[in-house]
Amino acid sequence: MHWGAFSPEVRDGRVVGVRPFAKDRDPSPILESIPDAIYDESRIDRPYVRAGFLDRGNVDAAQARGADPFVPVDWDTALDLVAGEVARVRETWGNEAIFGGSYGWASAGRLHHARTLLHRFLNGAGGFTGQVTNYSYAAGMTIMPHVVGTMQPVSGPGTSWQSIAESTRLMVMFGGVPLKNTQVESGGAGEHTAAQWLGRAREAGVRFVSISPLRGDVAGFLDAEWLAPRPGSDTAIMLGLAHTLVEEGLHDRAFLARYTKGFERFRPYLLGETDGQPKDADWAAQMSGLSAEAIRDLARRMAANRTFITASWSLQRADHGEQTYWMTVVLAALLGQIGLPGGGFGFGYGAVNGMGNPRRNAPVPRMPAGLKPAGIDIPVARITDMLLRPGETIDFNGQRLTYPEIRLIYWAGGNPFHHHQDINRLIEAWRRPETIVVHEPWWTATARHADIVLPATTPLERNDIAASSLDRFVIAMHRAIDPVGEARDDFRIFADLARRLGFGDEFAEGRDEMGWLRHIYDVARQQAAHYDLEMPDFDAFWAAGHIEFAAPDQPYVLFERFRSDPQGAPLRTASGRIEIFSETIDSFGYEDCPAHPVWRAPVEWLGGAKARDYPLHLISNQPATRLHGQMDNGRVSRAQKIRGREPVLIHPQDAAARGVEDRDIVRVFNGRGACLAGAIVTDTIRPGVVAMATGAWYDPVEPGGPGSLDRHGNPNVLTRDAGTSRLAQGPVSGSALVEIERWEGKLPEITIGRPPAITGT
Ligand SMILES: Nc1nc2c(c(=O)[nH]1)N[C@H]1C(S)=C(S)[C@@H](COP(=O)(O)OP(=O)(O)OC[C@H]3O[C@@H](n4cnc5c(=O)[nH]c(N)nc54)[C@H](O)[C@@H]3O)O[C@H]1N2
Ligand SMILES: Nc1nc2c(c(=O)[nH]1)N[C@H]1C(S)=C(S)[C@@H](COP(=O)(O)OP(=O)(O)OC[C@H]3O[C@@H](n4cnc5c(=O)[nH]c(N)nc54)[C@H](O)[C@@H]3O)O[C@H]1N2
Ligand SMILES: [Mo]
Repeated sequence: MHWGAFSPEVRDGRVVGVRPFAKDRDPSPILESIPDAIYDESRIDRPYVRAGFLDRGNVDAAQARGADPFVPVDWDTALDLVAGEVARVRETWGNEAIFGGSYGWASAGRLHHARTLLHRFLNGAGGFTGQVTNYSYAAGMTIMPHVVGTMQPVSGPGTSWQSIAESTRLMVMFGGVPLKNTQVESGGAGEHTAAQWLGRAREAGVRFVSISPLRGDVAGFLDAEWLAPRPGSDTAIMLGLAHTLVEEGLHDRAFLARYTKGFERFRPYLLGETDGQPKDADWAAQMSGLSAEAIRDLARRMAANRTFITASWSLQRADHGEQTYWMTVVLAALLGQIGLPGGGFGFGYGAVNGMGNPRRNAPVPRMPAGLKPAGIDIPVARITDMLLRPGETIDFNGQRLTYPEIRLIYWAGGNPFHHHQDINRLIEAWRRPETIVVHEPWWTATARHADIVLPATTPLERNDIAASSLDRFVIAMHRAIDPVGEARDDFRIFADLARRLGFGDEFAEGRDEMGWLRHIYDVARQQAAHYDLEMPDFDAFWAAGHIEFAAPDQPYVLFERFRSDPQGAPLRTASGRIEIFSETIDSFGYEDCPAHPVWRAPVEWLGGAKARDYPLHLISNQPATRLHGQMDNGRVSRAQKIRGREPVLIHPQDAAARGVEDRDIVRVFNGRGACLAGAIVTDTIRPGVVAMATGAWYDPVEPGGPGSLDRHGNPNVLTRDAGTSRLAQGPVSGSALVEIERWEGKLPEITIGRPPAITGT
């Protein structure tokens, strides 16, 4: 699983418990939820079709999505229906009218990765409209290639923990390094190492500064200093730090001259010569709510020590998120330690287990999705916008895209009713297409808003291989139980559909499940030779249950080669150097992402006018007790709810002002939506800020409209649906204001844990 390897305990054909992988010294408690989820009432037992869809054909009645009951059908009926719809839409409207972006984490197995399989299927069917970038770090991965020629500082591998423990003296962490997130690694983690490495760094004398509105974003055992700024003000703090360095002559001029380009174009902005506003520590203090002295003092300490700067992925999931990452690089460049052991910068430490995890380059077995013959790709988080505004254009990283008109949505392995911002706007958009097909193991809100629902197996019901490009282990996932109900593997579903549409051989290439596992393993094994690694043959791997690549002996330092030989190993930027000023970005002419890093106030934040109406800044961070919406139906997630509702952290001052007491049920609301939550009154959060993790399954009293109430606590009824800027068009879930009041009414029952209404055939 994405949250770690384990062996199931099976009794009489049922999973009754899990034993964490023996080599994992710090396994994730989320594993304990697995047996609950497999047999949960919310498992989809067989294929279903929405009643209105069956009755009235596929042109009208889309309004009833999410409200209509479902009709059970047999597999052949369901598969004929889906194949017929794909064929009809492709013939009538063209492949571009099929939306198969299907963003989502699905499960850790690389063969039964639902999204990859869907892409393989739709590629075979002639193409589709897809999604590029991701919800995790769209802004970061788009801006970094302009600045340092690669997105590696965002996606990894970054400077290893080994290098940090050995050489860093001061670690400055914007957004902290929350261990709750290091439970997870996309594709799975053989061993959880982040906590261990932080402990070693602490023992080695590294000092930690966590800059985050939440104290809990850093482990208590680090004795970190805690600076709690206003959310969304990090770019301003970094500018204030940079200003102090330059003002006091602490910046590394030799480094700037040799390794960077455009400092002289940025400097006048920093000093206020272009706009009359020096970005000094006093200004940064006003923006952030930190003290100017704290900012100056930190800048001096950063210059005096080997300093490693990290920024969490969350920081760029916000208005102008590109600027925060660009400014992180510029700040590190001013210190002149990029490419030195334990120095420089990196992103996503504390986002996933693998960031900083020492690992040799090694191949990862993967299912090939094939080539896409037709159809465009939209930036991932513009989905609602695309559905609502067909034919209109948007800017994206120097391109202009025209939104296609979508007639059919096909989703497998993701949950947009979990991950997308402003669910009420999504619901409006979701009513536009003629047909929506979803594969899911569980009755998530996405499954409930579909027309045709196909039940998918979970990992213990099939054979697979788990592997991640940031982890040292490759894990054999042995089938442990029979499929629950009539669930089928996504692979089998797509193979059957491809056969119906006349390309069954191209899809399956004559291989079954074990044939494919052997094949993708063998391809990886051949690649291993290029990395000077050896992998045992498939049968030996499958019998042993895992392989482990030895950890490297040398610490890894990002940009070490560039540092030692900037001419011989230039960056892949336009200038070959770190770009403090980018001619390329300048040429795009985007006011919201100009040629060097700038401060642009978020549309919603505590420093702006909108805070008069909604005076609390909502942080909707990743949940400690589940993976997004996955395992929300397990015991670990359930145990932390308050009368079944998602907790919301609120400062005692803010609670008192609203007559809210600890564990009260509250209504969290703004102009976009409202949900219920359970208050946790705590001084571990900055006043004016409230925090509610993502992942409580959306459970509306009635779906759609800002007046609609989600009973369960999904923060995406409150978040904003906008792009970070015209450069990346990334999601901005981090920039949202809300108000909170005590819930005085009768507590509505939560219904999302049970299947939806089902009628007879
Ligand atoms: N407000 C707010 N919103 C956010 C974020 C935030 O910080 N704040 N974070 C964003 C980020 S970074 C991300 S990555 C997204 C995550 O969003 P998602 O990845 O969409 O969330 P998951 O709940 O992991 O959805 C995966 C779905 O796949 C299903 N699934 C699992 N295994 C299988 C399988 O074998 N077959 C099929 N067919 N389905 C399967 C699961 O049941 C689950 O419903 O959320 C984003 N949304
Ligand atoms: N247990 C668990 N782990 C996960 C996931 C999960 O669902 N569950 N999801 C995984 C995924 S898909 C991803 S992309 C990563 C995401 O990794 P991140 O994006 O780093 O995770 P978050 O928890 O959203 O944010 C980390 C912290 O940033 C702080 N923060 C938020 N806004 C601001 C701000 O404006 N300024 C400052 N200084 N700090 C701020 C918040 O207090 C928050 O707790 O996590 C991964 N790990
Ligand atoms: Mo993510």
